Amino acid sequence: MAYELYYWDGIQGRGEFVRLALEEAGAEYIDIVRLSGRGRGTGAMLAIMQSGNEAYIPFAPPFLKDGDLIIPHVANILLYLGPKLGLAPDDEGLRYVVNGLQLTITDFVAEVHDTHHPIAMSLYYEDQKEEAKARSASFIKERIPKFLSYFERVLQQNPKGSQYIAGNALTYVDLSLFQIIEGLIYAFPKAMSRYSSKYPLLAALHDSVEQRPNIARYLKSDRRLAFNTEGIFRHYPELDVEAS
Ligand SMILES: N[C@@H](CCC(=O)N[C@@H](CS)C(=O)NCC(=O)O)C(=O)O
Repeated sequence: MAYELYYWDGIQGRGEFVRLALEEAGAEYIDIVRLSGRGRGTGAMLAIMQSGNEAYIPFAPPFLKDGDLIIPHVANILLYLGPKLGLAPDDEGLRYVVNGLQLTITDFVAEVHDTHHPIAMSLYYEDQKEEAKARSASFIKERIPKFLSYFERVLQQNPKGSQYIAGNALTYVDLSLFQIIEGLIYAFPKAMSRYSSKYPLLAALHDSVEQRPNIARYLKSDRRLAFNTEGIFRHYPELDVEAS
């Protein structure tokens, strides 16, 4: 039976980390909201989240439905899918290392979100522009370097070689790191302009993921939405400055 992915329509958002894994593996899945049309699909998603009868309803999308099982949270979905899709290490201990890396990505994504919504999710960006500017400045100066240096170091110190973040084969974390780099380049092109010389291993990982046949096909397809200013990664020129 095909996996069902539930996520907001019209944006890559957090759903994209799951899509990349499903696409790389060539898994059968239905992007429910997108394929059913905005009104109907979103209605079906909200019906699950607001159900008064269903046990273990998710708090927020993305969530994955596999038969009767509903799994929320990107890192949790990938922990579940990884072994089934051949995108997790065989070694049990290393699976938790990979999960830890993915949870670090979850933390980073929350910080990316806060660059344009530092005060409240319920307010428009336009209502928190000044705060967003201050938040983005520190994000560019301190947080991008801290997170990217960390991932660069993990790549460098991988005992199995620096081609992948963990072990000697591709995992879902490699795909997520590709998405992180893509998103940052879209949102902060000035800040990221010299990223490949600062983080050469991450840059090489990004390029190798981009060239994988299933990923390359997906990126060219209409299933891959363009980044826009409704998603997690948003490009507001006024928030982007050169990195020091
Ligand atoms: N930790 C969750 C975060 C989920 C999340 O924040 N989803 C957003 C969309 S990207 C949402 O709809 N949030 C609603 C809310 O927090 O009220 C994950 O990684 O999946």
